[in-house]
Amino acid sequence: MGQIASEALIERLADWGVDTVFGLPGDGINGLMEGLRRHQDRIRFVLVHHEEAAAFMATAHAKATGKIGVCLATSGPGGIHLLNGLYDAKLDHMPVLAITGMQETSVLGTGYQQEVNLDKLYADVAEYDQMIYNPAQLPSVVDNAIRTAYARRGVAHITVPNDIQVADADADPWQHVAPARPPHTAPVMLQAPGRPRDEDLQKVADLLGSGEKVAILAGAGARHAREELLAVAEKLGAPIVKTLSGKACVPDDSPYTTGGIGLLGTRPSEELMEEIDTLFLVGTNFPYTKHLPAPGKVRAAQIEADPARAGGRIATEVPVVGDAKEGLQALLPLLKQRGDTSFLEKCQKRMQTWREHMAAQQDAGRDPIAPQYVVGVLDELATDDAVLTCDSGTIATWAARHWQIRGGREFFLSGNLATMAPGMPYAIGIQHAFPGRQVIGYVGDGGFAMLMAEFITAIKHELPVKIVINNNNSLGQILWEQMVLGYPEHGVRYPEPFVDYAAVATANGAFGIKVEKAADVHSAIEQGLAHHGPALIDVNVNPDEPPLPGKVEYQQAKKFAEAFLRGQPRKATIATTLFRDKIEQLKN
Ligand SMILES: Cc1ncc(C[n+]2csc(CCOP(=O)(O)OP(=O)(O)O)c2C)c(N)n1
Ligand SMILES: [Mg+2]
Repeated sequence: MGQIASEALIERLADWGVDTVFGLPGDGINGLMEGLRRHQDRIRFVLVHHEEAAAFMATAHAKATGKIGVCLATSGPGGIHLLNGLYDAKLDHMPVLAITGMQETSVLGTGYQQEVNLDKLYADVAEYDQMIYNPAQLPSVVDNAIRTAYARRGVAHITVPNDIQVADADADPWQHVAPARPPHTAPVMLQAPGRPRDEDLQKVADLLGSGEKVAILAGAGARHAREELLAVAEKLGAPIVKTLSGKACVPDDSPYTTGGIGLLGTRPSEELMEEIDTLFLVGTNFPYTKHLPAPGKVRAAQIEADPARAGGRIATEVPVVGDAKEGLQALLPLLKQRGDTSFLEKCQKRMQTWREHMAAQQDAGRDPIAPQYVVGVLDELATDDAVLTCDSGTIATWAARHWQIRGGREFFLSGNLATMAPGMPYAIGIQHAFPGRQVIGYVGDGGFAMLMAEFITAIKHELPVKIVINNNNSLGQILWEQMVLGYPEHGVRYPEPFVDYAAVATANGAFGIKVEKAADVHSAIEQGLAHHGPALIDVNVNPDEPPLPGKVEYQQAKKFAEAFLRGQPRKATIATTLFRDKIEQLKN
């Protein structure tokens, strides 16, 4: 049996080190599936239940391993389903390759069944977007696609018509009329050097040295630079504020961090941003500029990998281009040791109060169950190198504040797209890459329900992922957003009773447990984490627990009160929660 063109594509993926493809077959990719079947010794195919999840898994693979993630979908609807996950990759700058099927070349443009111009559809999401018209384009197009995804940190897309997929791998059916020959390329790529210019670094050192109250804002681009961040913070006597995507940069119990920033950040970080005169941004493109110092208030320097993004959020005197780790390493010897550490100490004192306040919210004695308590227990029982994946919603606030980075722990969520539902597919994608590691998906009931069938994927692949559902029977985040606008909530709560998601697990042979009482949380999470296979812990939490900002502004409180006056339902229970939190706060 001769080689088919799909094999040239699949083998080339393997040459690039790809060992896993996430996807779902269809009549538009039977040839590609045959290519995968013939080379299953080199690449495993992970069969999912929804293509969107396959794209999330590929994105998570890239986030957790640094290597390109690959997903595969059939022509038309399959390719359309991938899109949300691909935008997640694009917005969080992750190298992902999407491979899709296309109608056979003889019927293109005739309105044949499922004819969707996926190359046109993907024009906005993809950095590289190419249809295969001739097997002679392979494998070079694969090389170009993967190199582009890495270099531009984004999505590459290759779509392959059905007839080309099964054509002879060495077919080149048409006469060559130009002085062209298909390029013979190699599956190699080296990133550009990441060390910024010395003269630029000297300017950064001078600027940071001249500040009185200096802080560092570190993001996902500094996740690999923990040691260097801490060393720079020590030299500058500067606290490190972390974006949510950059949560794993430095441990949460480090004396040098004031934790997160923004709506789900900490009060000490908010206060610090109002007081500093100098800001050093490292590996971050933090989009919520309202939470950065007001224009003209600080002098800023930055280390950023992409010149197009450097200086894009705040007026930056020295927007240095380079890799965070290499840049900080080269900067360190240029920095002078700061003698006066009073600003850092002030921040540390505030953090002590904040930590006590957070610990008080992890109240084991509350029924309905406090969501903060659930994450608190998870945090206590998880291993020191556990990976936590999370959905968008109130869960992101609870995880930001109560999941503590320590040891080799990691934290991943959809940072910039902030889509619902990636938590569980992320966990599955990461567990495939790290079979021995504890991988926990901490998700909302809304997000879980969207891609619920992927729990079955975890069962079928015998993946020991642990899924913890913060089940508030509502789209909690939006409920509070509506109230903060001054409007009573509308259309954000699901009718009671709470859904029993644990039954999905137990009915299909996995570990599942429904938790309704605070007294049962600890043992349920303990059992779930100890279980050798997939486990689902579905916890009914208090739906009237607001994720308050670290520092409630007068305007926010006023709008909240307006929503109450305009007829916000469940006023009494919400007020009880608010009041109780206040009491806990006052206790400290
Ligand atoms: C695909 C998608 N649809 C809608 C939204 C808007 N949205 C953001 S958070 C949220 C609520 C999520 O509900 P759930 O997963 O139950 O989490 P909770 O906020 O209740 O903790 C919604 C609807 C979104 N971000 N993504
Ligand atoms: Mg919810």
